Amino acid sequence: MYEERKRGKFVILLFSYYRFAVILTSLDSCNKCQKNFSNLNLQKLCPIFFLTFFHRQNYVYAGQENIPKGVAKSEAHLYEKKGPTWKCLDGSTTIPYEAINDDYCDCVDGSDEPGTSACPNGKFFCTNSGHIPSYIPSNRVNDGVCEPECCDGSDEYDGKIECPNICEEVGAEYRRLAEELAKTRAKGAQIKSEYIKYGIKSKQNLESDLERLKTLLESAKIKVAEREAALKKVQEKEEAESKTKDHMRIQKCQEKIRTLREREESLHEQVDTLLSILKDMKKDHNQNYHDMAVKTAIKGYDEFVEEYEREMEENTELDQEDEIEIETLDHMHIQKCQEKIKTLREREEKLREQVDTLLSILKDMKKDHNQNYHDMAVKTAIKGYDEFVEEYEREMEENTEPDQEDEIGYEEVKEAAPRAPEIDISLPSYSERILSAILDVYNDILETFGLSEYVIRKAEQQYSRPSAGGKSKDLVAAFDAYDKAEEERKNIENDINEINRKLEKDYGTQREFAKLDSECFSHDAKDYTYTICMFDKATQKSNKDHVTTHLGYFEKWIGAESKEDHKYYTAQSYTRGTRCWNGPDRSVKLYLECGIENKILSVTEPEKCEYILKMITPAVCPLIEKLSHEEL
Ligand code: MAN
Repeated sequence: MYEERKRGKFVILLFSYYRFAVILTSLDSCNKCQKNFSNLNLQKLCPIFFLTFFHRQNYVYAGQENIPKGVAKSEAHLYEKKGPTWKCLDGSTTIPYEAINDDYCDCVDGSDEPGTSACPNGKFFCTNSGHIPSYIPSNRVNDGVCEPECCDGSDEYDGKIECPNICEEVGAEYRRLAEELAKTRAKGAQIKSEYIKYGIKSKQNLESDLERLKTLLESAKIKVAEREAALKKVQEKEEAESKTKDHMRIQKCQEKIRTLREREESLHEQVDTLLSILKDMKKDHNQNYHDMAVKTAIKGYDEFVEEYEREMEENTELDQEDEIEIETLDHMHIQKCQEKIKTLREREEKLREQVDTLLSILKDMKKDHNQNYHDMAVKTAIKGYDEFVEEYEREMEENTEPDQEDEIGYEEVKEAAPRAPEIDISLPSYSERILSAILDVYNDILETFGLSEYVIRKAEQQYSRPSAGGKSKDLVAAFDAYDKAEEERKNIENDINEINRKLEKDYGTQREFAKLDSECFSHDAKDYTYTICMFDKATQKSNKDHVTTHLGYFEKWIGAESKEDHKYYTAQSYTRGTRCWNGPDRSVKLYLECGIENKILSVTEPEKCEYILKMITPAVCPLIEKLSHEEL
């Protein structure tokens, strides 16, 4: 029995050493806690935390008669003497009543030694009169250390050391700090109420804005549909007009081709007439006369025929591909028709040249032949020439206004377009006709198609009729009106999306954080200035070179796993910051404590590129009702 007690004492001694180490660690934590919350005045409450570690409000003051040492009055009935024996509170063992507080641990639950350090798991009650009563582990009793939880010094009663009763002072300081904290919380709660009001009001505003915008969106959609229909109408109208114009162009072109073909025919006939005059003369003239003019004419005729026959062959090839299919109206057909006119014009010109050549052969022969020979074939040829010229000049006069019927309704373009100079085609000299023919081709193209890019652009600039892309004023206006309506619709839709995004944001159970959305707070931490823009992003700016590093975008609330836990809205994470060299993306954890202002208190980087920001804000202060509820 004696041996067992000795072993028990040794265990208790070991446990005392352990407890002493725990106290030192606790004091160290307290220092850290003070540093972190230096602006809050909460640090002063740290000793109180330890003082009230075993605080139970229901206990009454100890020290009355018949109550064993270390037992609260509220538990006195458990130690009431009802006979010679007493049962451990866990019911495990029955011991003699005198064995209570006999400095030997008998009960497994340590309940037999509330006033000594004999049991490792007993509890000792400090009355702490003037402050708050508390329990300490009974193995700290008489261990030579004044327990801060026992401000009345009752834990050291064996006289080895003197522990003064400081409960009055400690109690007074505790009450002062508690009052200060209560004030902070009350003020914080008041500000938080304003935040809540703001959050609710802003939500109502957003919701009514949303309703208004939804109505506007409906009207905007109708407007877009109307303008789209109007645009389509203008497009269709212009398309029809353009088709009609194309029709006219093609018809004009066909007419032109027909005219040119007729002219070609008649020129062929003229050439043939002149050729037959010369041919007959060559065949029938009197070769004995040796008239030089006649010989020159025959030589010229021979050369001409050689060249003429060669050309005729080429033209036959051309004629084979002469037929133009103009059933459908498209740009290719118009272009093809245009090319045909050009070719026919060139051929006409060629034929005119040929007529001129033959005429000049005959003209020279007429002028220079020897009239004394009276060669009948020559005389017939000259007669034929004279009749031809008479007819030819009459025809040329008739053809002085050949292209007037070319008007096909492109007045505007034509007016703006540079025009070919007018010439007097009543003078059918050879060079004048060449020039006239060239100008005819030019005018044909301009008037028939009005297609020269330069001409069109010039006309656009001067008359501002078609806009870029060749659209008419009406079409441009219709497009503009449609674009405008569409832009309005998109803007409204963007506004709606923005509002929905804001409404979906988690601003706390009562939207108390709405007020802080996008508000930025900075903290100078010697090397860097840290800035957090709530619900947005966090940055780190070097105080040396002012380079700003992105620390992350707002991700989510992380105060607790579940939203039901009131701590949920006390911490936020900001992630996806600039990648750390050889490390992770930078990120921030923001911890929020109750305070009467919004302020970052500290920034630390416990792991490389992982930042911890501690901040006070009224948004997390408990509301008054909650406070009084908690205090009850
Ligand atoms: C910068 C800062 C520091 C960070 C290092 C990592 O200097 O962002 O906070 O620890 O980069 O290389």
